[in-house]
Amino acid sequence: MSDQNPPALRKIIHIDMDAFYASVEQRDFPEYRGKPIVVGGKPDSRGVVATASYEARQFGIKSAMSCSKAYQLCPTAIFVYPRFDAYSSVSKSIREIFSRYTDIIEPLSLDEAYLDVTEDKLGIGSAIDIAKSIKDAIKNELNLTASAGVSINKFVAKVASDMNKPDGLTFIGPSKIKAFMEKLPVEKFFGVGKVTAAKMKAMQIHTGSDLKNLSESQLLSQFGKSGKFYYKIVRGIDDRPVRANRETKSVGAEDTLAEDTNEDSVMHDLLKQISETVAKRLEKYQLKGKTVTLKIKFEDFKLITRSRSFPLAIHKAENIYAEAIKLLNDANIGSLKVRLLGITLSRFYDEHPSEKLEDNQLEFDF
Ligand code: DCP
Ligand code: MG
Repeated sequence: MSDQNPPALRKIIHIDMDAFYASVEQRDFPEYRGKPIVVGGKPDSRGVVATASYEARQFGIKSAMSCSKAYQLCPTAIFVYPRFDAYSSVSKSIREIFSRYTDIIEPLSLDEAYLDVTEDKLGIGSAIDIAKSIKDAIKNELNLTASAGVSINKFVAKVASDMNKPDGLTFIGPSKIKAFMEKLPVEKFFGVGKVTAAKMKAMQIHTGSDLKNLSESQLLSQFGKSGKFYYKIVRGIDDRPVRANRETKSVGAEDTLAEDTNEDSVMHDLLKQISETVAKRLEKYQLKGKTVTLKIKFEDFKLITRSRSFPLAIHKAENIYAEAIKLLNDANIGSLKVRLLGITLSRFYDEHPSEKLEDNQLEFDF
Protein backbone atom coordinates (compact mmCIF):
# COMPACT_ATOMS: atom_id res chain seq x y z
CA MET A 1 0.00 0.00 0.00
CA SER A 2 2.78 2.41 0.86
CA ASP A 3 4.08 1.83 -2.68
CA GLN A 4 1.07 3.77 -3.92
CA ASN A 5 2.02 6.85 -1.89
CA PRO A 6 4.29 9.44 -3.43
CA PRO A 7 7.62 9.78 -1.65
CA ALA A 8 7.49 12.43 1.04
CA LEU A 9 8.93 15.72 -0.16
CA ARG A 10 11.82 17.10 1.79
CA LYS A 11 11.96 20.56 3.36
CA ILE A 12 15.36 22.07 2.72
CA ILE A 13 16.66 25.46 3.85
CA HIS A 14 19.84 27.08 2.59
CA ILE A 15 21.14 29.89 4.77
CA ASP A 16 23.86 32.32 3.74
CA MET A 17 25.08 35.27 5.79
CA ASP A 18 24.99 38.68 4.09
CA ALA A 19 28.38 40.23 3.19
CA PHE A 20 29.68 38.02 5.94
CA TYR A 21 33.18 39.24 6.87
CA ALA A 22 32.28 42.86 6.16
CA SER A 23 29.11 42.68 8.25
CA VAL A 24 31.03 41.29 11.22
CA GLU A 25 33.50 44.17 10.87
CA GLN A 26 30.64 46.69 10.77
CA ARG A 27 29.01 45.08 13.77
CA ASP A 28 32.21 45.11 15.84
CA PHE A 29 33.41 48.56 14.76
CA PRO A 30 30.50 51.02 14.76
CA GLU A 31 32.64 53.58 12.92
CA TYR A 32 32.50 51.28 9.83
CA ARG A 33 28.71 51.19 9.69
CA GLY A 34 27.09 52.66 6.58
CA LYS A 35 30.51 52.90 4.93
CA PRO A 36 32.25 51.09 2.10
CA ILE A 37 34.37 48.43 3.80
CA VAL A 38 36.73 46.11 1.96
CA VAL A 39 37.98 43.05 3.80
CA GLY A 40 41.19 41.63 2.35
CA GLY A 41 44.45 43.45 2.21
CA LYS A 42 45.54 47.05 2.07
CA PRO A 43 44.98 49.00 -1.19
CA ASP A 44 48.68 49.03 -2.04
CA SER A 45 49.13 45.35 -1.25
CA ARG A 46 49.05 42.47 -3.69
CA GLY A 47 46.14 40.97 -1.81
CA VAL A 48 42.63 40.28 -3.04
CA VAL A 49 39.22 41.29 -1.75
CA ALA A 50 37.65 38.58 0.42
CA THR A 51 34.40 40.50 0.55
CA ALA A 52 33.05 44.02 0.56
CA SER A 53 30.20 45.70 2.43
CA TYR A 54 27.06 46.45 0.42
CA GLU A 55 28.09 50.12 0.43
CA ALA A 56 31.39 49.15 -1.25
CA ARG A 57 29.64 46.87 -3.74
CA GLN A 58 27.84 49.92 -5.13
CA PHE A 59 31.21 51.00 -6.50
CA GLY A 60 31.62 47.68 -8.30
CA ILE A 61 33.91 46.10 -5.71
CA LYS A 62 33.61 42.32 -5.61
CA SER A 63 35.15 39.26 -3.95
CA ALA A 64 38.37 38.03 -5.57
CA MET A 65 39.16 41.42 -7.14
CA SER A 66 42.64 42.79 -6.41
CA CYS A 67 42.75 45.30 -3.56
CA SER A 68 44.45 47.82 -5.83
CA LYS A 69 41.55 47.59 -8.29
CA ALA A 70 39.11 48.02 -5.41
CA TYR A 71 40.99 51.13 -4.37
CA GLN A 72 40.73 52.54 -7.89
CA LEU A 73 36.98 51.97 -7.84
CA CYS A 74 36.51 53.56 -4.43
CA PRO A 75 39.47 55.41 -2.93
CA THR A 76 37.46 56.36 0.15
CA ALA A 77 36.72 52.74 1.08
CA ILE A 78 38.08 51.48 4.38
CA PHE A 79 40.41 48.51 3.84
CA VAL A 80 40.73 46.05 6.68
CA TYR A 81 42.51 42.74 7.22
CA PRO A 82 40.29 39.74 7.92
CA ARG A 83 39.83 38.59 11.52
CA PHE A 84 39.24 34.89 11.03
CA ASP A 85 38.79 34.18 14.73
CA ALA A 86 35.84 36.56 14.85
CA TYR A 87 34.24 34.97 11.76
CA SER A 88 34.80 31.48 13.02
CA SER A 89 33.19 32.35 16.34
CA VAL A 90 30.10 33.75 14.56
CA SER A 91 30.07 30.61 12.44
CA LYS A 92 29.91 28.44 15.55
CA SER A 93 27.07 30.56 16.91
CA ILE A 94 24.98 30.29 13.75
CA ARG A 95 25.48 26.52 13.74
CA GLU A 96 24.29 26.42 17.33
CA ILE A 97 21.17 28.32 16.26
CA PHE A 98 20.58 25.85 13.38
CA SER A 99 20.95 22.93 15.79
CA ARG A 100 17.92 24.11 17.75
CA TYR A 101 15.78 23.13 14.78
CA THR A 102 17.52 20.12 13.23
CA ASP A 103 20.60 17.94 13.49
CA ILE A 104 20.77 17.50 9.73
CA ILE A 105 23.05 20.47 9.02
CA GLU A 106 25.60 20.55 6.21
CA PRO A 107 27.82 23.60 6.45
CA LEU A 108 29.41 24.60 3.13
CA SER A 109 31.64 27.30 4.52
CA LEU A 110 31.80 29.52 7.57
CA ASP A 111 28.74 31.49 6.50
CA GLU A 112 26.60 29.02 4.63
CA ALA A 113 24.74 25.77 5.36
CA TYR A 114 22.00 23.45 4.19
CA LEU A 115 19.44 22.29 6.72
CA ASP A 116 17.00 19.45 6.29
CA VAL A 117 13.95 20.40 8.34
CA THR A 118 11.55 17.78 6.96
CA GLU A 119 11.23 16.81 10.59
CA ASP A 120 12.22 19.63 12.88
CA LYS A 121 13.09 19.20 16.53
CA LEU A 122 10.58 21.77 17.77
CA GLY A 123 7.69 20.42 15.75
CA ILE A 124 7.19 23.74 13.97
CA GLY A 125 6.40 21.97 10.71
CA SER A 126 6.57 24.94 8.37
CA ALA A 127 9.99 25.35 6.76
CA ILE A 128 9.21 28.99 6.03
CA ASP A 129 8.48 29.63 9.70
CA ILE A 130 11.69 27.84 10.69
CA ALA A 131 13.70 29.97 8.25
CA LYS A 132 12.07 33.13 9.68
CA SER A 133 12.81 32.03 13.20
CA ILE A 134 16.46 31.29 12.36
CA LYS A 135 16.84 34.69 10.70
CA ASP A 136 15.31 36.36 13.75
CA ALA A 137 17.65 34.53 16.12
CA ILE A 138 20.67 35.54 14.03
CA LYS A 139 19.49 39.15 14.08
CA ASN A 140 18.58 39.33 17.75
CA GLU A 141 21.42 37.29 19.19
CA LEU A 142 24.27 38.05 16.81
CA ASN A 143 23.29 41.42 15.36
CA LEU A 144 23.80 40.15 11.83
CA THR A 145 21.56 39.34 8.88
CA ALA A 146 21.28 36.18 6.82
CA SER A 147 19.33 35.27 3.69
CA ALA A 148 17.42 32.03 3.39
CA GLY A 149 16.13 29.92 0.54
CA VAL A 150 13.45 27.32 1.17
CA SER A 151 12.53 24.51 -1.21
CA ILE A 152 12.40 20.74 -1.67
CA ASN A 153 16.00 20.24 -2.69
CA LYS A 154 19.46 21.67 -2.15
CA PHE A 155 19.87 23.16 -5.58
CA VAL A 156 16.71 25.25 -5.61
CA ALA A 157 17.14 26.27 -1.95
CA LYS A 158 20.64 27.55 -2.67
CA VAL A 159 19.69 29.55 -5.73
CA ALA A 160 16.70 30.92 -3.82
CA SER A 161 18.78 32.14 -0.86
CA ASP A 162 20.72 34.38 -3.24
CA MET A 163 17.65 35.93 -4.87
CA ASN A 164 16.65 38.53 -2.31
CA LYS A 165 19.85 39.44 -0.54
CA PRO A 166 20.36 40.99 1.96
CA ASP A 167 17.98 39.82 4.69
CA GLY A 168 15.93 37.81 2.19
CA LEU A 169 13.65 34.84 2.56
CA THR A 170 12.67 33.17 -0.69
CA PHE A 171 10.43 30.16 -0.95
CA ILE A 172 10.19 28.17 -4.15
CA GLY A 173 7.41 25.63 -3.71
CA PRO A 174 7.15 22.39 -5.66
CA SER A 175 4.64 23.80 -8.14
CA LYS A 176 6.94 26.74 -8.94
CA ILE A 177 10.09 24.73 -9.58
CA LYS A 178 9.42 23.95 -13.23
CA ALA A 179 8.99 27.59 -14.23
CA PHE A 180 11.80 28.66 -11.92
CA MET A 181 14.28 26.29 -13.55
CA GLU A 182 13.18 27.18 -17.07
CA LYS A 183 13.83 30.87 -16.45
CA LEU A 184 17.14 30.39 -14.68
CA PRO A 185 20.18 31.71 -16.59
CA VAL A 186 22.71 28.94 -17.23
CA GLU A 187 25.46 30.60 -15.21
CA LYS A 188 23.35 30.08 -12.09
CA PHE A 189 23.43 26.33 -12.58
CA PHE A 190 25.47 24.44 -10.08
CA GLY A 191 28.84 23.54 -11.52
CA VAL A 192 28.52 25.75 -14.57
CA GLY A 193 31.70 27.77 -14.56
CA LYS A 194 32.61 30.58 -16.91
CA VAL A 195 34.02 28.25 -19.57
CA THR A 196 30.95 26.00 -19.66
CA ALA A 197 28.63 29.01 -19.61
CA ALA A 198 30.46 30.44 -22.63
CA LYS A 199 30.21 27.11 -24.41
CA MET A 200 26.49 26.92 -23.68
CA LYS A 201 25.93 30.46 -24.93
CA ALA A 202 27.78 29.64 -28.14
CA MET A 203 25.28 26.78 -28.53
CA GLN A 204 22.41 29.26 -27.95
CA ILE A 205 21.70 27.78 -24.53
CA HIS A 206 20.95 30.74 -22.28
CA THR A 207 18.39 29.47 -19.79
CA GLY A 208 17.10 26.30 -18.22
CA SER A 209 14.44 26.17 -20.84
CA ASP A 210 17.07 26.06 -23.64
CA LEU A 211 18.93 23.39 -21.72
CA LYS A 212 15.79 21.29 -21.51
CA ASN A 213 15.70 20.97 -25.29
CA LEU A 214 18.79 18.78 -25.17
CA SER A 215 18.46 15.07 -24.60
CA GLU A 216 20.38 13.33 -21.86
CA SER A 217 22.78 11.79 -24.38
CA GLN A 218 23.35 15.14 -26.11
CA LEU A 219 24.18 16.73 -22.74
CA LEU A 220 26.43 13.83 -21.86
CA SER A 221 28.37 14.06 -25.10
CA GLN A 222 28.72 17.85 -24.86
CA PHE A 223 29.48 18.23 -21.15
CA GLY A 224 30.60 14.82 -19.95
CA LYS A 225 29.46 13.61 -16.54
CA SER A 226 28.20 17.07 -15.57
CA GLY A 227 25.78 16.86 -18.50
CA LYS A 228 23.91 14.10 -16.69
CA PHE A 229 23.60 16.32 -13.64
CA TYR A 230 22.35 19.25 -15.74
CA TYR A 231 19.73 16.97 -17.28
CA LYS A 232 18.32 16.13 -13.87
CA ILE A 233 18.71 19.50 -12.21
CA VAL A 234 16.95 21.38 -15.00
CA ARG A 235 13.96 19.11 -14.37
CA GLY A 236 14.06 20.01 -10.69
CA ILE A 237 15.49 16.65 -9.70
CA ASP A 238 18.20 16.91 -7.07
CA ASP A 239 18.33 13.95 -4.75
CA ARG A 240 21.53 14.89 -2.96
CA PRO A 241 20.89 14.44 0.75
CA VAL A 242 21.80 17.09 3.30
CA ARG A 243 24.73 15.43 4.94
CA ALA A 244 25.59 16.28 8.50
CA ASN A 245 29.20 15.97 9.62
CA ARG A 246 30.53 16.66 6.19
CA GLU A 247 31.23 20.26 6.86
CA THR A 248 34.75 20.31 5.56
CA LYS A 249 34.99 19.44 1.89
CA SER A 250 38.46 20.79 1.34
CA VAL A 251 41.23 22.33 3.34
CA GLY A 252 43.68 24.61 1.65
CA ALA A 253 45.91 27.63 1.79
CA GLU A 254 47.39 29.98 -0.76
CA ASP A 255 49.82 32.84 -0.85
CA THR A 256 50.93 35.53 -3.23
CA LEU A 257 54.63 35.64 -4.06
CA ALA A 258 56.46 38.79 -3.05
CA GLU A 259 57.29 39.23 -6.73
CA ASP A 260 56.06 37.43 -9.84
CA THR A 261 58.60 34.71 -10.60
CA ASN A 262 59.32 31.47 -12.42
CA GLU A 263 62.28 30.50 -10.28
CA ASP A 264 61.90 27.01 -8.92
CA SER A 265 63.64 27.68 -5.62
CA VAL A 266 61.36 30.61 -4.77
CA MET A 267 58.21 28.71 -5.72
CA HIS A 268 59.38 25.63 -3.82
CA ASP A 269 59.97 27.69 -0.67
CA LEU A 270 56.49 29.09 -0.86
CA LEU A 271 54.96 25.66 -1.51
CA LYS A 272 56.78 24.37 1.54
CA GLN A 273 55.26 27.07 3.73
CA ILE A 274 51.82 26.51 2.24
CA SER A 275 52.10 22.72 2.77
CA GLU A 276 52.87 23.33 6.42
CA THR A 277 49.85 25.60 6.82
CA VAL A 278 47.61 23.04 5.10
CA ALA A 279 48.99 20.23 7.29
CA LYS A 280 48.28 22.26 10.42
CA ARG A 281 44.73 22.92 9.31
CA LEU A 282 44.20 19.25 8.49
CA GLU A 283 45.44 18.34 11.92
CA LYS A 284 43.10 20.82 13.54
CA TYR A 285 40.12 19.18 11.81
CA GLN A 286 41.57 15.66 12.11
CA LEU A 287 41.35 15.14 8.37
CA LYS A 288 43.32 13.35 5.67
CA GLY A 289 42.66 13.85 1.96
CA LYS A 290 42.90 11.66 -1.10
CA THR A 291 43.20 14.49 -3.61
CA VAL A 292 45.83 17.21 -3.75
CA THR A 293 45.16 20.23 -5.94
CA LEU A 294 47.74 22.81 -6.89
CA LYS A 295 46.50 26.22 -7.92
CA ILE A 296 48.75 28.46 -9.97
CA LYS A 297 47.89 32.04 -10.78
CA PHE A 298 50.12 33.67 -13.39
CA GLU A 299 51.22 37.28 -13.66
CA ASP A 300 48.35 37.95 -16.09
CA PHE A 301 45.93 36.54 -13.44
CA LYS A 302 45.27 33.46 -15.56
CA LEU A 303 44.52 30.59 -13.22
CA ILE A 304 45.18 26.90 -13.64
CA THR A 305 44.70 23.99 -11.27
CA ARG A 306 46.29 20.56 -11.35
CA SER A 307 45.11 17.64 -9.22
CA ARG A 308 46.26 14.20 -8.32
CA SER A 309 44.36 11.56 -6.35
CA PHE A 310 45.62 8.60 -4.41
CA PRO A 311 44.02 5.49 -2.97
CA LEU A 312 45.27 6.41 0.49
CA ALA A 313 44.67 9.75 2.16
CA ILE A 314 47.61 11.97 3.09
CA HIS A 315 48.00 14.68 5.71
CA LYS A 316 51.68 15.27 6.46
CA ALA A 317 53.33 18.49 5.29
CA GLU A 318 56.22 16.63 3.65
CA ASN A 319 53.88 14.44 1.57
CA ILE A 320 51.71 17.38 0.57
CA TYR A 321 54.84 19.32 -0.40
CA ALA A 322 56.20 16.41 -2.48
CA GLU A 323 52.92 16.09 -4.37
CA ALA A 324 52.69 19.83 -4.93
CA ILE A 325 56.20 19.84 -6.43
CA LYS A 326 55.27 17.00 -8.79
CA LEU A 327 52.14 18.87 -9.86
CA LEU A 328 54.14 22.04 -10.43
CA ASN A 329 56.65 20.15 -12.57
CA ASP A 330 53.89 18.49 -14.55
CA ALA A 331 52.24 21.84 -15.15
CA ASN A 332 55.18 22.79 -17.39
CA ILE A 333 54.81 26.47 -16.88
CA GLY A 334 57.93 27.30 -18.88
CA SER A 335 58.82 30.96 -18.80
CA LEU A 336 55.46 32.13 -17.48
CA LYS A 337 55.78 34.08 -14.26
CA VAL A 338 53.74 33.02 -11.27
CA ARG A 339 51.92 35.40 -8.96
CA LEU A 340 50.19 33.08 -6.51
CA LEU A 341 50.35 29.45 -5.44
CA GLY A 342 47.80 27.45 -3.48
CA ILE A 343 47.38 23.88 -2.29
CA THR A 344 44.11 22.19 -1.41
CA LEU A 345 43.43 18.77 0.03
CA SER A 346 40.03 17.22 -0.60
CA ARG A 347 38.13 13.92 -0.83
CA PHE A 348 38.15 13.25 2.87
CA TYR A 349 35.18 10.95 2.50
CA ASP A 350 33.94 8.71 -0.25
CA GLU A 351 30.71 9.73 -1.87
CA HIS A 352 27.73 7.50 -1.20
CA PRO A 353 25.69 6.61 -4.23
CA SER A 354 22.71 8.92 -4.16
CA GLU A 355 19.19 7.71 -4.16
CA LYS A 356 16.61 8.43 -6.76
CA LEU A 357 14.00 11.05 -6.07
CA GLU A 358 10.87 11.10 -8.14
CA ASP A 359 10.13 14.24 -10.10
CA ASN A 360 7.28 14.96 -7.81
CA GLN A 361 5.28 18.13 -8.19
CA LEU A 362 2.92 17.78 -5.27
CA GLU A 363 2.31 20.84 -3.16
CA PHE A 364 2.66 20.27 0.52
CA ASP A 365 2.57 22.36 3.59
CA PHE A 366 5.74 24.39 3.92
N1 DCP B 1 35.18 34.85 0.72
C1 DCP B 1 36.53 34.97 0.39
N2 DCP B 1 36.93 34.95 -0.93
C2 DCP B 1 36.00 34.83 -1.92
C3 DCP B 1 34.62 34.72 -1.60
C4 DCP B 1 34.25 34.74 -0.26
O1 DCP B 1 37.37 35.07 1.29
N3 DCP B 1 36.39 34.82 -3.21
C5 DCP B 1 34.78 34.92 2.14
C6 DCP B 1 34.37 36.31 2.53
C7 DCP B 1 32.88 36.27 2.60
C8 DCP B 1 32.60 34.84 2.99
O2 DCP B 1 33.67 34.08 2.41
O3 DCP B 1 32.34 37.21 3.53
C9 DCP B 1 31.27 34.33 2.51
O4 DCP B 1 31.21 34.31 1.10
P1 DCP B 1 29.90 34.67 0.30
O5 DCP B 1 30.12 34.24 -1.10
O6 DCP B 1 28.70 34.17 1.01
O7 DCP B 1 29.90 36.26 0.28
P2 DCP B 1 29.38 37.29 1.36
O8 DCP B 1 28.75 36.62 2.54
O9 DCP B 1 30.50 38.21 1.70
O10 DCP B 1 28.30 38.13 0.57
P3 DCP B 1 26.80 37.73 0.16
O11 DCP B 1 25.93 38.69 0.88
O12 DCP B 1 26.75 37.91 -1.32
O13 DCP B 1 26.60 36.31 0.60
MG1 MG C 1 27.36 35.11 2.30
